[in-house]
Amino acid sequence: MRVLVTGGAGFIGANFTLQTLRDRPDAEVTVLDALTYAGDRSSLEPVARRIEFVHGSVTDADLVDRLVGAADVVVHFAAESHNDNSLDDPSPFVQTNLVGTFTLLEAVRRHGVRFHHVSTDEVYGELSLDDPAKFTPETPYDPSSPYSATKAGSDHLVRAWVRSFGVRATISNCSNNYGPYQHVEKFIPRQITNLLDGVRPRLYGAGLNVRDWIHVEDHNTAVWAIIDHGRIGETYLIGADGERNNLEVVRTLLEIFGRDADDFDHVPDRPGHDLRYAIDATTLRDELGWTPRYTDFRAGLEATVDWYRKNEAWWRPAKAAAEARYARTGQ
Ligand code: NAD
Ligand code: TDX
Repeated sequence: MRVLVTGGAGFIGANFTLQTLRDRPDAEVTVLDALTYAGDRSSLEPVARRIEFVHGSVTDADLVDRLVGAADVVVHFAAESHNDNSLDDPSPFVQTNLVGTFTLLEAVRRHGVRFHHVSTDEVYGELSLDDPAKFTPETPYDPSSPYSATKAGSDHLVRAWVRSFGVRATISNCSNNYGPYQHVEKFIPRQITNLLDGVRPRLYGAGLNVRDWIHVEDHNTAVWAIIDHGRIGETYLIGADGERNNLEVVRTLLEIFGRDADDFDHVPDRPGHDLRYAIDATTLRDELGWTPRYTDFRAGLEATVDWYRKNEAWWRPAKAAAEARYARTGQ
């Protein structure tokens, strides 16, 4: 199977590529990545000789047409992915997340190629803290940030291309990922690398916002289950019942590092900060028989801390720039 992975030098796409080469001997992988600040070719170094790497943008229609024409399936991870950046400058989010997805859809339409669109639970907006309800495929779209609005728009484009043009596509909306190769701007790697540097973790607001954590490998096994057995036109929610508030996550990290439970700082909150995300993944589990492997969050975090400890050469070059961006908002 010839697999075109967009955004394969980013966090989830790189893990997807490494896992695919490990687990699927029949797969030939081409990665298309623009190598923005969030893309790092060295994440693909372990498989560099076994893949084709193309440096380019999903908004480049000619390039996309050529690559899609040579693929059996496109797995679309490429995106601007960070909420805080989207508050600072939404414009690349509109370009990559909306125009890029449109460009890919037109190409898969022309070539009749199977398409899987990787999206987020943030398209559904926020849940309240005192209600056990979770997101389901029936939850109305209600995105809060420029990031989640562009991801919501890209989901709608995919749905319309399925219905209007018969494109063979599936969509997945996943909860918050953690694991190796995640950019140091994101919550968990930011705090881990702060702690490695002897800097106190930084919690937005009171730290009571809840995220539903899933290990990146579990996200990717779910993506493959959908590509292999998912129904065309269907949306699958991916989550592993990992709800924790941010304060709990920071406290667990402090414990892993043998630091005092109150050894962190509160910093200004994110404007429009969604309170809680939580996924009901019943369809994925019942229909496709998927189950997560990383069910012990603390053990998954310990392994992630270990990875960042051993791979300082990977994250160090991005750390100062990420912190300089946060310094501008006092976060
Ligand atoms: P990331 O920011 O780590 O990686 C994004 C990658 O896309 C980078 O390699 C970047 O260079 C590349 N890219 C950006 N613009 C591009 C363009 N115009 N053309 C080609 N490549 C481009 O993001 P991530 O966390 O790995 O997220 C991957 C996907 O998964 C995104 O679509 C995101 O919305 C979705 N998602 C992420 C999470 C999460 O917790 N991180 C959860 C659910 C869904
Ligand atoms: O320093 C921090 N302190 C803090 O308290 C940072 C960077 C974040 N936070 C909070 C904000 C969120 O409540 O931690 C939580 C997680 O923050 P992020 O890592 O920025 O993730 P989030 O905004 O929840 O979005 C993530 O999950 C859904 C990904 O970045 C998205 O790409 C994905 O769609």
